[in-house]
Amino acid sequence: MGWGRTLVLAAVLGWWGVACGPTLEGGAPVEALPEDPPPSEPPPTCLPIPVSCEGKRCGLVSDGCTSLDCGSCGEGEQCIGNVCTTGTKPECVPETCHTLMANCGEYPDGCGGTIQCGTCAEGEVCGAHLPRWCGSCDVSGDLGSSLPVRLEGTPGYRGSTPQYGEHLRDIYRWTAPRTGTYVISNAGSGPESWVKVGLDACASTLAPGPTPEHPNRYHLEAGQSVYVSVFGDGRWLGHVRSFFHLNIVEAAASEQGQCADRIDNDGDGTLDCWDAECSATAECQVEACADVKTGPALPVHVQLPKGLGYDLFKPDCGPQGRDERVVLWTAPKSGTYVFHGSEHVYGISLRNGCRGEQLACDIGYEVQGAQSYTPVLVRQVAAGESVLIVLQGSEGIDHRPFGIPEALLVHEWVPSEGEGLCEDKQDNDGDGRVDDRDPSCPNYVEW
Ligand SMILES: [Ca+2]
Ligand SMILES: [Ca+2]
Ligand SMILES: [Ca+2]
Ligand SMILES: [Ca+2]
Repeated sequence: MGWGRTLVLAAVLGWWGVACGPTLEGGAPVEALPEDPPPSEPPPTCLPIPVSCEGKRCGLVSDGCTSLDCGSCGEGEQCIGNVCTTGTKPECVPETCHTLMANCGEYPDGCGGTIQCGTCAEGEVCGAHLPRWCGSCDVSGDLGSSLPVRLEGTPGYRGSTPQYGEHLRDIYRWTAPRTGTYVISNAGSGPESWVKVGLDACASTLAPGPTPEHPNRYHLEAGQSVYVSVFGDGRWLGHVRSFFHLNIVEAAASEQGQCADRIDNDGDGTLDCWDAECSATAECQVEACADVKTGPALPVHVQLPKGLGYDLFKPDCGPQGRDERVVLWTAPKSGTYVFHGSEHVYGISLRNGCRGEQLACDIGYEVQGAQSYTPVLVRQVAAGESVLIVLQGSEGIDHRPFGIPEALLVHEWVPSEGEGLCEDKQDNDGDGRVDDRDPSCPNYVEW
């Protein structure tokens, strides 16, 4: 399918979605805090953004709070735009607060001067959400001392209408019930999702514990509170809205034996079959990563689970970062089979195991119109062979950020839908056109 269609549909679907906010497993809403108790220490007035001198030869680089000196130029050279140049000095155009998209902080203007973009109101911090922009570190919800925490959702928009590329942040407080080592992780979350665990709401002081080997482990005292910031990217027209899974558990020594719970139990940054301690186990051949197991059924018309999926397989056709539903199916006999979803399918791919190779992949949109196309795969499968079918949702009318396909269909391939197979909701010939959208059907409707 063409990208033009993708973008048109993304524009259409983009307006249907709404951020739906987080839920704890079991559907209980997170308790909102009517008032955040006063922090024990005054909040920082500025949060630096990560900067370095990499790719820069000279001049100052600002992290939004202070400036980093990247050196000076040789005799007869000028530093312009962090590059040393000789000869005629080109006209230098200084940066402005507008070009930097800043409403707070002090920055080099790129031409040797500095610009002052203002200070934040009381209670606000420069860089709380967006770099160089005033914001407040309000706590979104209190998770108490519950264990385990399994929270999923989309980070909330702050302030104005969401815009393309807007950064989002939710802040959750959680209190350690006893002294110990805990895993706080967003493993399996969607694209552009990341967490920061701090001892204050702005996370200006990071919680202790993480190492390169165990980046999700934290050592906490009984009664100690941490503030987990869940960041995301609120791209509005794009179809890659962030979603997250936040887990807090007591750290295990190993992932072994816990390969199917969608939790990074040992805090090493990988979960389940994606952790080396699980990947070679028999469970991770196909069983551990399937949401639904159909057995040797034919035809298959299986409803898929609701809620947010995980972004683990990352099929390699089209943009990555969709929530996924995974079905394990075993062919009852050798044959040529058609695989497709219903409703708002974005992509479908086949795999021969949780960590196995991708066998085939297709993307598309369920668009009403002349180019109506349902992503579909046609493949020969031997009797007794098991395949994992990964379906990816698109933003749809169920108002989830990544509306899921309702069902997966697997059936035997025939050369043409023709008469008699045009009302069964199956793409019998595997051409991406279902029933009255297939030109081979007498009830074909040209939209
Ligand atoms: Ca792990
Ligand atoms: Ca696990
Ligand atoms: Ca049909
Ligand atoms: Ca067809």
